[in-house]
Amino acid sequence: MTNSRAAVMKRATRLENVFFSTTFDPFSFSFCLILGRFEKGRIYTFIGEVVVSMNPYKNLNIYGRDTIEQYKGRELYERPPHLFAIADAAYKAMKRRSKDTCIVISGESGAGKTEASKYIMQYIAAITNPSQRAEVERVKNILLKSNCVLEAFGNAKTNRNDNSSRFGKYMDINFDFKGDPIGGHINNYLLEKSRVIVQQPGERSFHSFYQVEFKAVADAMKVIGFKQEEIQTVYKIVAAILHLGNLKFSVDGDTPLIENGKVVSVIADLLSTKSDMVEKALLFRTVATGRDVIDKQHTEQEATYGRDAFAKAIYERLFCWIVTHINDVIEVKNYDNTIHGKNTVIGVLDIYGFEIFDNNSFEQFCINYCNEKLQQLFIQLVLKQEQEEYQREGIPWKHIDYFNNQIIVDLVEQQHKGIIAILDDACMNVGKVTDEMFLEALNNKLGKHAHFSSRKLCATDKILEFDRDFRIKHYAGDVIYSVTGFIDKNKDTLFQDFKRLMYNSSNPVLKMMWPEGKLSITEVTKRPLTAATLFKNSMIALVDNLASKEPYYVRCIKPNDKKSPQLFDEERCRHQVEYLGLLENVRVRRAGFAYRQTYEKFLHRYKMISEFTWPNHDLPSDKEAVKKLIECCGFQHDVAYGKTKIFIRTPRTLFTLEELHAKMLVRIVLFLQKVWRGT
Ligand code: AOV
Ligand code: MG
Repeated sequence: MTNSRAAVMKRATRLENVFFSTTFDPFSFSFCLILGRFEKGRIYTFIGEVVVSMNPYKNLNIYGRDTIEQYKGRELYERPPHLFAIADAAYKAMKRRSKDTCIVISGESGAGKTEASKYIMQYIAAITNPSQRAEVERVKNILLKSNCVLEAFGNAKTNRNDNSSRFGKYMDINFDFKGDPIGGHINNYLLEKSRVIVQQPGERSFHSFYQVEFKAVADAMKVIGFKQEEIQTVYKIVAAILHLGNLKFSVDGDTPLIENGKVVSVIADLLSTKSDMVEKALLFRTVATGRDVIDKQHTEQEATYGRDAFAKAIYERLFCWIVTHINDVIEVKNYDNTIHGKNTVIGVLDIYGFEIFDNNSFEQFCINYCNEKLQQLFIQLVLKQEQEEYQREGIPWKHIDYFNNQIIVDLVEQQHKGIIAILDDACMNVGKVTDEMFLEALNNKLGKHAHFSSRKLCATDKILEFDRDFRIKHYAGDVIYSVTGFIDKNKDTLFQDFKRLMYNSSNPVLKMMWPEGKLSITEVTKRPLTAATLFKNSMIALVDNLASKEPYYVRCIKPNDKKSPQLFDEERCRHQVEYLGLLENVRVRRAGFAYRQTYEKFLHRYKMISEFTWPNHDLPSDKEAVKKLIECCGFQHDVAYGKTKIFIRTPRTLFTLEELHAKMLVRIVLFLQKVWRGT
């Protein structure tokens, strides 16, 4: 064996060790694999192109420059499993094959998704722009700094995670033809704005409310390009929300009054508007009755609702404005760097993880639905399509069963029949609509659904304690939701008066955030889409977008519920391994093939290896030619022939083919040189 061949074989063996090591035995997978590796501080494991990550809950020295160098430009299995290997694979596919790729990070709340997304971005930043172009450096810097700002305004301490993402984030990074980042775009999904008003015991509001002197965030905002007056406006809005929380109403007869009028003037100052206008927006709403426009006095309940809706809305607007601002400064502008105005993209998805709290409401319903959608995508791309391809190609294949959560996705989103449709129907009703009416409609329409139950439907069920509870059997576990607040949160009504109040602010930044405040009451006719429908539409668009890209997966696991670096809670881990579909994932990978290619493309690359196929073959078909080539190399035991594609089981075979290909190239070049020189 030549030295180079020895090196290739060593590399291939190392690769196989990772890919097909005994630790991948699906039956002992959950503990032998994860526990064994976890205890040695090896928190990552591969299953094909999926990296499984176990939250270490302590800082590990595995993300430094030296580690980055080890993974840079390497093939996926050449190095021990790591996030960087997946990041590099996605980057290489994007750069070499001009493929748009995406990295989907999933796992329950606190499993390590956000940390993983940051390491992935750091890796991409570290391996790009070797020539230190200033514009690329600027973009990289903003992409990295944006995390700090978005976390300050969009993350909060929950009982599951001290730094829990309360919004979903999908970030596209655009690359030019050199493979350097030249821009990006962030999509944010449904911020849990109710947190501004209420938090569960032991939880906090968004970090930003505790950081008003916080230098790191202000510095990051400056780097991103926020002007001083914009940063000031941001903090004025945060302060105004805090003061709104202090506003108290009392009643004089039926009429609500503001108890602490001084607070109103503080709020008015902060929002650059007038006290009497703030007071009026809090106590009255303008309504159009026929041709007349009148000011209708709120009840105390309406005034309180209005105040809270206003606080939530200005915070949400602020958050969206921050995202828009970041997008503006990283938008791809310099199309000279791209080929014909085109560029390639790596998308990174870091979304709120599946969560179960003591009290689960509309927000958890949306978050858990989002996780169902992502699980469905994983099933489609990793478990279903792979097996369907074997069937389509006529490869002998014993079907590997898995739980398909499409039934739960349908339960939530199906047109006319799903929970969102039923909720929207309830919200459309004229007159007073209550949460109980919505629950009644759910009971009537979903009473027989295997994944839905409620107290009324199973009165004997002790877990469903309250009349207002309903339960969804999610892929990741049963969640009991309280129906309280569903109607209000779905309608998400904000009285027009507040919009006009903000539009008429003398602070231009604030005014810009509220363009629809320009409309007078008689001009506002259209009923806006409900919060759940908007979220559903954004989830469908997100999944379509992800499905159009070449996906790489990071599946995060949480070792325990105590945030402890020492504890490996077997039961919790087993459960996550099960519901994430990892066992099925391993089974499909083990029984499957590492590589597949159409006969035509395979031949195009490797035909020079065999005299029967080089320069052209005279066999009846490309398939026959590939068979001949494979037999010449002695690999017939490691392949299967499909209708249109060849399937190769182990990566070792592919490496050897690559080596033979490289050798032949050298021989051809030497031969051509000889011919050229005439020797
Ligand atoms: P999440 O994004 O998956 O939860 P995070 O990424 O915020 O979870 O991780 C939770 C905490 O676990 C972090 O704040 C760290 O303390 C720790 N952690 C996670 N990954 C690592 C790592 N690789 N090394 C060291 N510590 C880590 V949520 O946003 O709640 O779904 O909605
Ligand atoms: Mg997170």
